[in-house]
Amino acid sequence: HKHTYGEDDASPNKLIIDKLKVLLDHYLRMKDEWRILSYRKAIAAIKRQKEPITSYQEAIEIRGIGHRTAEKIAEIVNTGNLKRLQHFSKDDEVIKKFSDIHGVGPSIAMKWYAKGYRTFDDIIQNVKLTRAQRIGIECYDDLQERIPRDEITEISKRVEVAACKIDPKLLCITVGSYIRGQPTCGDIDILITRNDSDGKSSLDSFLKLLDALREQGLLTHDLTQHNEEKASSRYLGICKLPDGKYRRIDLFIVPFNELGAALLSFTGNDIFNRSMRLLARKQKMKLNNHGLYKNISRGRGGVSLTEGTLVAQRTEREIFDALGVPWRPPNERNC
Ligand code: DCP
Ligand code: MG
Ligand code: MN
Repeated sequence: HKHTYGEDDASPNKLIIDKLKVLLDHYLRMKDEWRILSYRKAIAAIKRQKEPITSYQEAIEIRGIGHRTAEKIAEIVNTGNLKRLQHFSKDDEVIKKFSDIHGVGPSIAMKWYAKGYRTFDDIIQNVKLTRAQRIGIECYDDLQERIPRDEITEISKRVEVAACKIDPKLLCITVGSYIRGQPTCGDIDILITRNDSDGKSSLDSFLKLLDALREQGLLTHDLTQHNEEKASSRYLGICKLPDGKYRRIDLFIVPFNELGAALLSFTGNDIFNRSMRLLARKQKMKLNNHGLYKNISRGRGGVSLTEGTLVAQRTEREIFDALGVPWRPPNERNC
């Protein structure tokens, strides 16, 4: 939904509109379709009024405003406040708190709220949580905090040292918001590759690295499962320095020849990525974290039907060049 700030400022009923908008926001979160419609109608009707509304009687006479809304308007003009809002903001706090758990989105949070759960204890006792959600609750307070750069530098160093001990050909690059120069980051993203001219599998080294990092206590919780049978190139977990807080860490293993495409993709930010991918698309190409491809034939809905021909993947610059965009350093990709 869109707010139309500018024009409301001029309304003689700005206070009423503002309060009703808080109600509308609440019902939008609750997905209460009927009330959403009713408040949208009411707000639109009030915006059309050129004179201040001063009583229940004046409110009820306006088309689109019913008995209940008129009562609320009367409360606002008489007391300057709406008692219901205090109650609602507490509900919203609970939903926000639930949806901030790792592995929980707004729709799950809302479902739990609707069942009457209000605390983490309620959830733990009544819901069959996924592994990731259990860890998310266990480390909740730490995971809400942003990570200072210096700490990421230190953690990255430890990962790099461990990697080099296992396989000197492993190369670690910390990407994400860190490489874009942000002073604090939401998580730690490390890209790992192996200059693999000798053809040895880098996945094997990756598994050894994970073991070594668990052993030294840097990795404390796995959010994804990794073993010999089911080794993915993407590890999500939690790490912690000896006296530090629990931090989210993502490790990505990428083939050396795809390093440029992977760097471009995992450096982000997501908005920059979207614009680069759109640019590729406009030139009938496709860009993903593996490379830039041409001769893509797209079916309905823009789904690509063929893999296409590889244009570039080894370095970022080759990809920028092929797209006809001047290269930009990561700190200029904070869109
Ligand atoms: N990425 C993306 N699209 C997504 C998620 C991620 O293109 N839906 C890419 C761009 C991101 C990078 O992966 O920059 C890393 O993802 P993060 O979610 O870790 O985001 P950032 O590191 O950019 O920010 P934060 O500080 O919140 O971790
Ligand atoms: Mg990140
Ligand atoms: Mn990440």
